[in-house]
Amino acid sequence: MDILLEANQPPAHHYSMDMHSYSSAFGAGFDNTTATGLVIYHGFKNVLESPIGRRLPPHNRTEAATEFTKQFRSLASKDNPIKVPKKVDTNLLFTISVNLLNCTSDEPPCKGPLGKRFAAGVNNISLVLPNTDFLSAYYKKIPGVFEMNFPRKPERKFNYTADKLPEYVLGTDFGSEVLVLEYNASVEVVLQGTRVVVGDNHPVHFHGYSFYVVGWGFGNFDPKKDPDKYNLVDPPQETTVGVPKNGWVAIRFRADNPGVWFVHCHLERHASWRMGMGMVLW
Ligand SMILES: [Cu+2]
Repeated sequence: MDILLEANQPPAHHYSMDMHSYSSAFGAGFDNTTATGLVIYHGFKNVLESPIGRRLPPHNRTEAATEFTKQFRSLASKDNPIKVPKKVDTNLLFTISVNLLNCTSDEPPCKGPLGKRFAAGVNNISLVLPNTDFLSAYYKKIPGVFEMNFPRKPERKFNYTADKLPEYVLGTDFGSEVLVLEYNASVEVVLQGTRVVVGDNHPVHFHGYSFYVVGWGFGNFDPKKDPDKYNLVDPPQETTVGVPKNGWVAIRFRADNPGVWFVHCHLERHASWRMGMGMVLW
C-alpha cells in the first residue's frame, strides 16, 4: 500500500512510527516483533519527543485494527477522479471458512480440534491444484483438469456469523473450479467471513486485479441495506484486504485483465490446506 504523509508537525522533534501484527486467531502463532521507523525533519538538531515503541494496542484487538484501516481513502478529486465502478454487472458473494474434516482410521491420529484435521475453503470448495496447470490445460484442450462452475454465491446458506453453528457446516467439498468473468464487466465481490470452526480476520489477496474497498461491516452482509453505505467517492485501492473477523467486506473492480488469477487468503497455512482457502478467476 502506498500512503502519503503531510510533513506539517513541529520540526524540532523526531517522530516514531511503530507497527506490529494484528492477529485475531486464538492459539495460532505469529511474529510478534515491533517495527519502528523515524521521521526526522531536515536541518534540525532533534530530540525524540515520544519514546520508540510507544504503546501499541494488544495484538488481538480487532476494534483497534478496524479503527485504523477504516480511515484509508484514495486521493480523489475533480482533476483526479478514481475509476471505481458505480454500476455493477457481476455480483459475487464468497464465504470464506476454516473447516474440519474427519480422519480415517488408516491415518495417524489427527491432532486438530475434535480429533479432526483442518481444511479451508471458499464457497465451501477447498481448491485442489490440478497436476496440469489451468492455462496449459486450456490451451492444449486437456479434458478433466478443471471445471468452470465455481459458484457465484454460496450454495450452502446459513447464519454465517452465528455464535453456534450446526455441525454439518464443519466440512468442505474439494474441487478445481474456476469462475469465468465477462471481459470488461464491472465486478463486485462480497467476501463474507464465517464462524465455521472459528472466526478470524482473513487477508484475501487477488492476483491480476487491484480493487476498491467500497464497504465492510461486522455480521452478515445485507444486500438490501449495506450497499447504501458504500463509499463510491474515495475508497482505497488495494490488492489485499482483511475480511473483518465475523464480518464482511465489499470490493469492486473492472475485469479488464484477461488471465487465470489466483485469489487466496494470505495466511499461508489457510491457503495450504490442500490449496484450501482460495479460488480461481478466469
Ligand atoms: Cu485465512
